[in-house]
Amino acid sequence: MQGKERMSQADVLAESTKLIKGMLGDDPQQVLVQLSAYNELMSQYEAAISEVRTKLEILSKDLALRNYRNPIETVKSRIKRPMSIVEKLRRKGLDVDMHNITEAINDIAGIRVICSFIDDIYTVADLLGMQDDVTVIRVKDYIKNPKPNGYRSLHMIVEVPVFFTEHKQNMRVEVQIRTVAMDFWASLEHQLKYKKRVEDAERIAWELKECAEVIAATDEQMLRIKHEIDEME
Ligand code: 0O2
Repeated sequence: MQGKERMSQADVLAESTKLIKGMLGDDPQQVLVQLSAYNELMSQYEAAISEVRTKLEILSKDLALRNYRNPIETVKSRIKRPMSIVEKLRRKGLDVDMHNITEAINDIAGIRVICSFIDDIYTVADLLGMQDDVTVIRVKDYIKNPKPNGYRSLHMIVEVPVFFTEHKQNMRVEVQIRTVAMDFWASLEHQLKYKKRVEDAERIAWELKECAEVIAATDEQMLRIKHEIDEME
């Protein structure tokens, strides 16, 4: 999700046209029809992002009011880039078509919630998941079970109903919830993925893994200190 928010509308249109041409060849009529279907689908995912962002903003304000502190530092969102969609479908060995885009990819709409402390992550996840119109499809807890490279974050795939002019559609959104420190780490580590020179990659990956452990220990320590401060007169 990192750094993709900066893509211009023109870049997105160029990438989507390339994706649709790859699906259909060069027949301009077909390309236009599919491009408009693709754009409509993406605007539906934008609407789903707005729904979930609004829920998070309401939760954030309410929690701040009750706890005298805002557990949510930042909320970022993005629509997955067309080329990332293609790469993911290819990785899964699936054809690039509209059906697979909607059925096989859960993170076309992505929201990232940055919290101050580890327990805030689970509070936000629980409060979002228990809402009547939110269906939790899947949770991956990379905090309790970090990835081998050190990646930590709580991932939730949720489904929310979105009301359009003529129909209601249940839309999936991936919500990644992590601390400021976990986010700082993931942003730097993500950059490594796009580097072509591999000579130093192993050493850097090892150093990053070490940093991930330090960051996890610091997150734990900060939480413990916060609890001690909360209990003071
Ligand atoms: P993007 O758009 O660049 O963020 P799934 O099909 O959902 O079962 P997936 O997508 O691998 O399989 O699920 P997972 O593990 O929940 O990871 C999805 C997203 O989490 C990634 O999106 C990243 O944003 C983030 N992520 C997962 N692992 C790592 C990691 O090791 N390092 C960093 N920095 N981020 C990670 P994408 O697909 O990379 O695309």
